[in-house]
Amino acid sequence: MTVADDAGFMAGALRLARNGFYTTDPNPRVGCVLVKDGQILAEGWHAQAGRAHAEVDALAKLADRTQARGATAYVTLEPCSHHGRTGPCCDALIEAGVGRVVVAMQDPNPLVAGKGLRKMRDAGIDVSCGLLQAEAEQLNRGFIKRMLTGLPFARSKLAMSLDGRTALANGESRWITSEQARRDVQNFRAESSAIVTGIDTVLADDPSLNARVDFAVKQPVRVVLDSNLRMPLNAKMLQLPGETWVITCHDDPDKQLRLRDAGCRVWQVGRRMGRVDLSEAFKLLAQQQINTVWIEAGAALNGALLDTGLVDEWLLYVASCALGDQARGLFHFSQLQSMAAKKPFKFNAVRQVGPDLRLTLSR
Ligand code: AOF
Ligand code: ZN
Repeated sequence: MTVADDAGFMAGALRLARNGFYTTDPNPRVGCVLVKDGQILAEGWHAQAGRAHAEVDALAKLADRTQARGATAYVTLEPCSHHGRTGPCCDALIEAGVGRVVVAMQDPNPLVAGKGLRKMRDAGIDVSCGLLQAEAEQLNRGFIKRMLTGLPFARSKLAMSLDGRTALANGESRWITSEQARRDVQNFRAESSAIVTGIDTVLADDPSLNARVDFAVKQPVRVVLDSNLRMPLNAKMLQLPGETWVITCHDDPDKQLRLRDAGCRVWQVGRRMGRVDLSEAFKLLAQQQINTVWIEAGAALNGALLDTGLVDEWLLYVASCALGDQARGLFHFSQLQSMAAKKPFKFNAVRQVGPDLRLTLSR
């Protein structure tokens, strides 16, 4: 087997992992290809938490289990070594008699973290790790960040006119960007574990905050950051299927109870500068197995998030229209006294979406 063959089969395993892109949450997306004598014997992937892991899925698809003897398994994530919702994949590969295992990246889950690789090596399997690692990491940015840091991978979506405005002075903001840009947003919602917004957006727009796409998804949890518990009991999102969580710092047991009766989960975290402590809120989300957060909020929450370091990526849709300098801007923060205080971003990518542009930035 040449190095190019190995890379080709691993690329295939990465493609298989993408079959679970919208459904494995909170588990990682994983793919597996079983190969013998240069021929693919079986392909597997992880579809949903609680269901078979990629390796077990591939082994189950073999016409005959003995085919696995001496085969090579290409796996996009280190085979697990723990008893979770399913049994350890490294044991399944050892028992099947696989001769060689090529892995793209180590599992950052502390329950695994190298133990799967070691167990297979100890069993005499030829194990290597690191092939197409960057591509494998890209597939599971949220899972990896949560496992390594205890925080979710967070993206904030912003939409603005050419002159940097997000809404008219009267608050009207529907719609600045095109239908194509808004469809693009639905795909990002669909791949996220949670959609986060601020209470001001709920009060102004009564949004649904679900992923409206024509393929199967695990619907994200809706999260409202609501410092003073102003969440209306008749908010539209509470009538929709799926979960709504309210994160507050307001210790009002009666209102919390009424919200719970209306179907919300209510979490209380600390207060910081009069509002929900954002860092505590994000830690809480990670503890609740939220890998990726998609923020769709107004200038107040985005302004508050700017300097926290909690947002990994800013996705900025730019429409080719002007709204004038009476309209509202992207970020609210106190007036800067000098250019030295300006808040720098880095441009990472730019792409046209229909008639609009989508900029990807980080700080
Ligand atoms: C693998 N192959 O396809 C996946 C793995 O609760 P469980 O049993 O589903 O275990 C989830 C953990 O297993 C997850 O946090 C990650 O460490 C690993 N995921 N491992 O060998 C797979 N999805
Ligand atoms: Zn596993």
